[in-house]
Amino acid sequence: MDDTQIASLLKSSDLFPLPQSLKLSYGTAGFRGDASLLDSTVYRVGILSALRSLKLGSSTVGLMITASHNKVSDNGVKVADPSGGMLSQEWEPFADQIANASSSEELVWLIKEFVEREKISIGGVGEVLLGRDTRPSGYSLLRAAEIGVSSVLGCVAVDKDLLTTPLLHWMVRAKNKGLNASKYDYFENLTTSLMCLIDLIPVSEFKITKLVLDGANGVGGQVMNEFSFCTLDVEIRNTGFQGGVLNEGVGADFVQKEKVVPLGFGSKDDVGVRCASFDGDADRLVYFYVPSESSGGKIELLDGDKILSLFALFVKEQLNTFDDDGKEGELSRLGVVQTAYANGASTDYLKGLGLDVVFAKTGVKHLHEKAAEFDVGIYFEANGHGTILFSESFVSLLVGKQKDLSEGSDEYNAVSRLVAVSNLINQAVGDAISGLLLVEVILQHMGWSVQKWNELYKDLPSRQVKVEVPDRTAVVTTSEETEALKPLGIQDAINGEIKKYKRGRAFIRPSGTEDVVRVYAEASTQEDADSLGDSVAQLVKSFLGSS
Ligand code: 16G
Ligand code: ZN
Repeated sequence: MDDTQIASLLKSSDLFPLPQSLKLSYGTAGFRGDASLLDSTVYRVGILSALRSLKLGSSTVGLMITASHNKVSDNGVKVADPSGGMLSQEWEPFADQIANASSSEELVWLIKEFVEREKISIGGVGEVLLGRDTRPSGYSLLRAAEIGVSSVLGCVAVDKDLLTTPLLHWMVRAKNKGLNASKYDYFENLTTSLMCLIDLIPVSEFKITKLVLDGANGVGGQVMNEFSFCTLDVEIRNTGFQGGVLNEGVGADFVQKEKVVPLGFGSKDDVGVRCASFDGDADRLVYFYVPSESSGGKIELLDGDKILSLFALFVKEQLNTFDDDGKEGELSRLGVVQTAYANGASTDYLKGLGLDVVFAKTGVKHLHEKAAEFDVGIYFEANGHGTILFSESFVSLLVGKQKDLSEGSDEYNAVSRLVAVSNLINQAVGDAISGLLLVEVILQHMGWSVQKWNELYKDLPSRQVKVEVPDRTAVVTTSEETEALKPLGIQDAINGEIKKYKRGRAFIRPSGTEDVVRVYAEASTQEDADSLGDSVAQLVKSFLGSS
């Protein structure tokens, strides 16, 4: 690194001193915290993104400013790698180091050392696309990111302004594949593949019924609002245009955790109507409906597990149609990935379909990695993060098959549906908008109402508790987070509790986004799930002490 580069970094870094006592870790989804403390963090992640671009031969990298479903006064920042996926985990320690550097001098020293170790040639051309959600703090944080990127010589930041997180990931992926990568290209891509799937719906007279979307008062509702699907009837509420606070009493996280209607929903006209919720940056999707006028705001929730089950059923049906000799697995390998949070009833259902079900650690990057090992890998967290990944070789095989088969045959239609799904559903990361479109088209394909879809299986009652402890890192789990390895003895104690309940299951894990230990419990009745959850929480307190 030459003197000009060092001077450029020192000068810009002095604009963004690290607030005292700020200690950050890249975590499951980037850095998050109170927005007023994050200028220096976002500026430094700007530098990191520019270096990442240089390291990877001038490929385009993405930087998203969002704190997703967290409260509006928080914000956060994360990086999209050139593939459109999450930042390589190998760079996370460097992210942690620079985010916590206490002075400009230390920061520059860390960067210099890293640049030399990684053999990054400064002076090349680098490009970083910047996006932000609707948080008011996003605007000035984006300026900090811009300064960070351009303080690395030869690197430019391109301001993409308000975007959903998955849209930014999609743009990065498309750009690096040499494809058109604007928001309008994204819309066009969605529309074309959606139309293709609609044309392939077998029932001659399908009925379009209304979907009501809760936009969480965030960017997802606004982006949905921007493009119209003439073939779908979608009413969007909680766009944030008529007041309403981001994620406050609204959005996928609220709906999934509280199992009640979001604000603006629940009138008698809403009873039985198919509804969906996005989270604040539209990478989570859940569905729900109000079962009756007397439900007191309680909903029937169709979470990520149920979306996964619907997708798996549909994809499997298509695969079975053209795997002529019925030997599934010969041409394709369909796998599903869940986390320990997946409801036990969903896992039983998926296994009952004969599917390969594997488990990953919580956090999109872990599920994505496992799903990519299959030809068709479907992953979902119960909270609504997920997508379907198609391997490039499998898509080529499908396209080849499409050419060989006679148009209009069942096999041809099945293959064409899969090709269209691979174009519709975001291959970079879980995307509430493309996920919603796929759910809508599959329901029409099946001729199903939301109630019928809900009947695929009945969720086991569950309970989640969070426990504040002095040091959550004292909890160490197995790679799938189903068992605790530390503190020693706690797993035996948990097992002792589990044994007391029919269909009992419970686990603990340290949160990646909050300073707490999380407890999950399920059992055959709600009373039992609550009681199991409470007793495991008590165990956490007695082994770790409460703070
Ligand atoms: C983040 C993760 C999400 C995970 C959640 C767990 C991404 C994009 N988001 O929101 O996948 O479920 O963290 O939070 O990876 P926790 O560690 O606090 O329980
Ligand atoms: Zn999100």
